[in-house]
Amino acid sequence: MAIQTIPTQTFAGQRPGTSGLRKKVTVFRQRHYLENFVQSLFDVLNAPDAAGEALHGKTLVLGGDGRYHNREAVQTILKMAAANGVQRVLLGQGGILSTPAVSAVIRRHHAFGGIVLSASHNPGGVDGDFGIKYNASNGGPATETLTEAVYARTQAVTQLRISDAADLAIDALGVQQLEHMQVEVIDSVADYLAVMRELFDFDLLRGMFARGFTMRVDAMNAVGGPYAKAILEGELGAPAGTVVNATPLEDFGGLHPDPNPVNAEDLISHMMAADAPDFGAAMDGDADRNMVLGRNFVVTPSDSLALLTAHAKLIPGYKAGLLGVARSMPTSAAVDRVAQALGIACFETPTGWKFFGNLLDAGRVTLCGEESYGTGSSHVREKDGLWAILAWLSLQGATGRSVESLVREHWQTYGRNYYSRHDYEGVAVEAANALMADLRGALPGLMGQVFGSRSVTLADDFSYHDPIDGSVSRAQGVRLIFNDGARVIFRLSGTGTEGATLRVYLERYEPDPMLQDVPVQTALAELAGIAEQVAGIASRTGMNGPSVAT
Ligand code: VG1
Ligand code: CO
Repeated sequence: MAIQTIPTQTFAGQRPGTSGLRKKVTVFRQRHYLENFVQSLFDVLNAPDAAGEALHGKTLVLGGDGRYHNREAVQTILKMAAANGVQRVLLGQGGILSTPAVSAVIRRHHAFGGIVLSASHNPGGVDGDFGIKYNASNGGPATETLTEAVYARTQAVTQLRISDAADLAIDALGVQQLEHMQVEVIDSVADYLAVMRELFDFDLLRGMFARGFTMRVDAMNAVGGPYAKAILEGELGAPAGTVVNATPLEDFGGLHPDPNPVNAEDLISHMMAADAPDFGAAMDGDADRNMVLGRNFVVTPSDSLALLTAHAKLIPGYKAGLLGVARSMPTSAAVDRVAQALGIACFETPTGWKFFGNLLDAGRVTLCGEESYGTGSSHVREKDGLWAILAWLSLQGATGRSVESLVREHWQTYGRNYYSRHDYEGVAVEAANALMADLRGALPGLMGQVFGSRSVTLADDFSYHDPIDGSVSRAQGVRLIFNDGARVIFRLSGTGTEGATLRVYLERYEPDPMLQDVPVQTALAELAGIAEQVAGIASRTGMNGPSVAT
């Protein structure tokens, strides 16, 4: 075997979005497309600024969610890593590692960083999406500074370095040699399980199942299956069959592994049935998202973050209390009220987990969450689906109460933040960009405007000033905030691969317990009307309503 230097040509559009580079499988399978991105990443990591260390001679973690093209990409990246001076790769068995598991492995093994192969909640299969993302030594998604540097390099790269060695056997545990690099195939679950054991009272959870607690976890044929099975059924004694769709499939069995009440309809119907289990949950393609449900009751992600914050001390890993909390800007302000009551800081960041990293590293926050079914803590630097499921299981075990009664009690204490996200998918890119540009232009005139019983007290385009490194991220979403605290937010998705997706986030606060049981879309209808009036969504998109409302 020998290291080859191969000439290449650049590709347009290799700029990572909200969470890595995501494209259609057909795009990724173009000759040298993946290679160019990986070479650009290695070039940047091997030429750090004066303060930084180089990847050369260090350990890299590698794994993905098992979707179509995962195994092929693993082989390519191994051969390129060997040719670019990596000393050791820790590879998940069969090329499998969930996103939170990559984060856990990087941290526990003090690796230089890791590569996650996933397009996360995007559909998989031959006609689906593929993705690649780099995580740094803290276990978290690369900062915008780094991803921009990689993007710049993709536009300049002229040659690839790759070993011509034969494919490695990636299904059996053990150490192999590839050029001067060691490849260690590791158990995909072990490190992650060790982290969960440190945080949760496994005896308490075991006792729940022993006493007949019932649960249904839908892994949606994605990477969360092996983790949920090993922990819930293996460690905690939940009956076999508690985790369904538990084998990762290359096309997710045709399911769309983006857990929300629309895509996880089978789980919803089980949870709404007369013989529903006590607790239900689902995860996304790479197992960093979670949806939690009680019997006949769906928990919104924003409420989930608020409740976990309020009850964190019931969980051993958080019994000393929380340093602070953070939520993405479009996430509802439900957690803000809890933070205020607890006397802890609450940070508001742009969409995307990468913005939580600095706050977590600096010890400013312990819990983080996003409205998009993402919740997590300082135990890793990614959102973590199974962690959230275990946390909710723990709340039920420690209080002896149902999901529904916990949430209703929360609303009584803190008030309810009615919340919904309306997605308009497959919009023509020009139309979506024009809608956003016109909204931005209209902002000054919107200040103070009256809509029905409300008036606009803030109309802006959200900018984030990172309190730790001083970096500024602009144009993160157009916000209309009203005098009663209600909010209407507009932004374009940064993870889609077809046309543009407009996301409209609606929120209003209801303190009166007598008025907390209105259907969500009814409770938010007036705000949806304002969004339409201000942005002209129907005429610009040609759509009379959202593709998905969650
Ligand atoms: C979406 C969500 C965002 C999340 C991101 C990655 O981004 O809104 O909250 O962090 O997906 O999640 P966007 O730009 O499409 O709105 V995952 O589980 O797909 O890595
Ligand atoms: Co995900």
